[in-house]
Amino acid sequence: MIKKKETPAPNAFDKELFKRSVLYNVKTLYRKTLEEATPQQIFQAVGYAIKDVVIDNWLNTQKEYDKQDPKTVYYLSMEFLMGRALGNNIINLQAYKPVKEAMDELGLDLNVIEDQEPDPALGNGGLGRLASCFLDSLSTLGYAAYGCGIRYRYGMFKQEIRDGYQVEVPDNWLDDGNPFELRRPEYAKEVKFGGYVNVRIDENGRSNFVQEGYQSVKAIPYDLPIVGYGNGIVNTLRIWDAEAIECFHLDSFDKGDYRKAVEQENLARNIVEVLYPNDNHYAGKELRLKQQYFFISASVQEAIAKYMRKHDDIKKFYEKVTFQLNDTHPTVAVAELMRILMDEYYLTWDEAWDVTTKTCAYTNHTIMAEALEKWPIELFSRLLPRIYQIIEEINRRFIIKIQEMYPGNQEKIRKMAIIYDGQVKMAHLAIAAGFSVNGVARLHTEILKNQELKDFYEMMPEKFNNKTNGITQRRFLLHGNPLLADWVTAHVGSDWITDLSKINKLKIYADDEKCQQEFMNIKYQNKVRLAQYILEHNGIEVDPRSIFDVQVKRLHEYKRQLLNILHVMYLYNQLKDHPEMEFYPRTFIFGAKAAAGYYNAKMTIKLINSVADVVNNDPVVKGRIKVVFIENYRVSNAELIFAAADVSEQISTASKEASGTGNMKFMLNGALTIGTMDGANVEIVEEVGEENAFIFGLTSDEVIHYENNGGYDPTEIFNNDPDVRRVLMQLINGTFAPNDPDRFRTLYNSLLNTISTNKADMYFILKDFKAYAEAQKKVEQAYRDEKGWARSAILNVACSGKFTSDRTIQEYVDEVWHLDKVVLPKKVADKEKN
Ligand code: OX2
Repeated sequence: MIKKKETPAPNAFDKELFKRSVLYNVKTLYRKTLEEATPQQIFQAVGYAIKDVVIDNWLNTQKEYDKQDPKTVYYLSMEFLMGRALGNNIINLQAYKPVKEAMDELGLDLNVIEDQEPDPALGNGGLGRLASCFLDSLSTLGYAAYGCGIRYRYGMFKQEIRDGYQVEVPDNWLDDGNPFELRRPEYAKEVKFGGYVNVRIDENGRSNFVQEGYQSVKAIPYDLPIVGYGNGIVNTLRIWDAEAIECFHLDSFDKGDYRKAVEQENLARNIVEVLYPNDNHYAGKELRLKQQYFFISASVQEAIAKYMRKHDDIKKFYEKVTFQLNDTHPTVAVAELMRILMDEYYLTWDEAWDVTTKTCAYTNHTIMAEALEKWPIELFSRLLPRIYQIIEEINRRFIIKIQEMYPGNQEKIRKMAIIYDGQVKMAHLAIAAGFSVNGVARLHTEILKNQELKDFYEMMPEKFNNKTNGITQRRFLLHGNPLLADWVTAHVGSDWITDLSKINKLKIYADDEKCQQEFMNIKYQNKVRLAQYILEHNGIEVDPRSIFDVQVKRLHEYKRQLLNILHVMYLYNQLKDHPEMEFYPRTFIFGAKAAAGYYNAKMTIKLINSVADVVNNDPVVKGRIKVVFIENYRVSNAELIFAAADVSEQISTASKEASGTGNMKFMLNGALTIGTMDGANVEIVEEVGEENAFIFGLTSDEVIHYENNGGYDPTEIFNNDPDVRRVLMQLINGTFAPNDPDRFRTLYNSLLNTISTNKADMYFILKDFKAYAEAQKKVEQAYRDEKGWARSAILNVACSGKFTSDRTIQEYVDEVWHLDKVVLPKKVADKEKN
């Protein structure tokens, strides 16, 4: 059959030009030849060459936006966990093959070059990674969007494991420069802090609120391109850096402003210095509030300025702009928008409120009480005096509304007021001012409506909606698992790359023995790749034929890494008691960063490593259990890990994990879930069927019921279950800490605290232990049936279609943002040709 000749795409990738560009960059950037350049220099040269290709599309997209004037979403987020850009950009330019060839021809290895890129870690975990997946989907689907965030000088710390303990090392990700970023000083904005509010009569006789005696910093934007997959669209992630407004020159000495000049310098230096390394936890630090207002004020100012360059009626701002608040962290946007509309555009309160409440929408990501942002009035009003005034007025009016609905009901006011008990409650502000409030998985949204935000839901049910999270298959399958990606494409075509529902066509191959073998073979090769990585980075040898059982995510008590490692201890005890028992070899792989000040989390890391030391070296075990803690878990090694996993550990205490997104990445890569009915696990099981997963443990209703009734008493389990008792005693008898038997006593106490029962085992680890052990037993049995396992794994891949961030974004667009789809003219011409 004669193959139809393909007409080259409009921006077909020119390999020869690209090679010349790389060589030219090495020369002009470093005055070197390719042979002389270091790997880092080669990465930079390749990065700049790719940026060159991207820039044309970027310019073109922005020009087209100017013409078509589509509605734009501003995704406001303290965190964007982008991961490496080089490979992803090449993938989305659909240029991976030619670039790889070009590198080969230059005697370079693209994998090695990609590995030189620091992993931009401007986020903690799921919340930040979700923001990055959303940007990828927005560009790929052709919607106008900005990500707005902070250009932290230091991102998430690098984790080193020394003597089994986590040590935090600063992550100087900008050390060698970032070839993809563009500094845009022409869009700099001033952001003011402190001082006091005065009423002044301006030249037109209007009385005006003005902030005086303040300190300020200059916000400078840096733009990063967000390349859509194969559609020529490039959106922008705009991250703000801070600079001093005025360097302190002699003038200041003379005016006696020396101190202020130094303070402003310090403010600028400190404000973007470092990402707070807390996941799902609010620390209440003044600098954090400064960071929030800093990037929000700059972003809102710029969004308004951009709008006013094309339009003249600020009252219709919401027709062209939506602000999506990624959790409560950016919620000062509500008051900042009100401030600018009233103080700078002279709208009345009601006019400004109308615009604001049609512009802002809020996503809730957690019900964990310790994550709720509540700022002391003293701090808030001192740092942001005008913003505080505005929030006070929003609160006053909101309380009137509550009273109208619930006359005489003080309880409602106590529970719902924005300012109460000396605190500003950011979630309440976001709900009162937002036109949309969404949770991130069906169960989570139901819990918001029926428990955590019940009063708000009853008062404003129309605002509440669910948007189940998703992930981008471009990074987590196409880039991260090329073998499986090619195999999927060979069976169902390549449409899945931009329409993941198409992956469902794989279903018919689940029972095909040849396909099962091919699938297991790919999984095996990915396990070999990960084993290699583990050997290089951890010095531990693992057997790729063993079951790879993986829990990678932030370390948090509610995620229950402790349950996992206690179960490993239990298995170890069984092998010790019955060395000849049947036991399918298993490698338990962990990866997790703990917040620097989170003691129990850090001790859990130490425990995992201590158990590893004992178990991995005990001759009785004969290598049948291996425990590996992968150092410095981050986006780049995550891609390798998901591709190699057999078992996906999603074992949070039911009701606590709002959604989870790692669960989806594992599923997409054909791992089977062992998990609780929590977050998006519920929907995963709904898609793939319970028979293709291992579900165990308390339901969220049961957990919530215990919680509402003072907890439960774990001592009963301790007293009656000898296996559990033995494992717990090993926490305090030196089995895993011979030199310091008390080392893990706090972990023991967290499970058994006999002083106050309602603080004992708050995460129901002992309560769920037996059920977990039984589910793990089933995992082992299932894995012994190789065909059955392969079938389930293929079905997991085939049923993962729902969990693409493309679907999530389309739902936000249809139900919340109402954006216009942008089509580039060249693509229109292409379509007409066909
Ligand atoms: C996380 C949630 O813990 C996780 O369940 C969810 O999948 C992710 O956000 C994305 O929605 N900080 N991190 C989260 O919530 C907060 C707050």
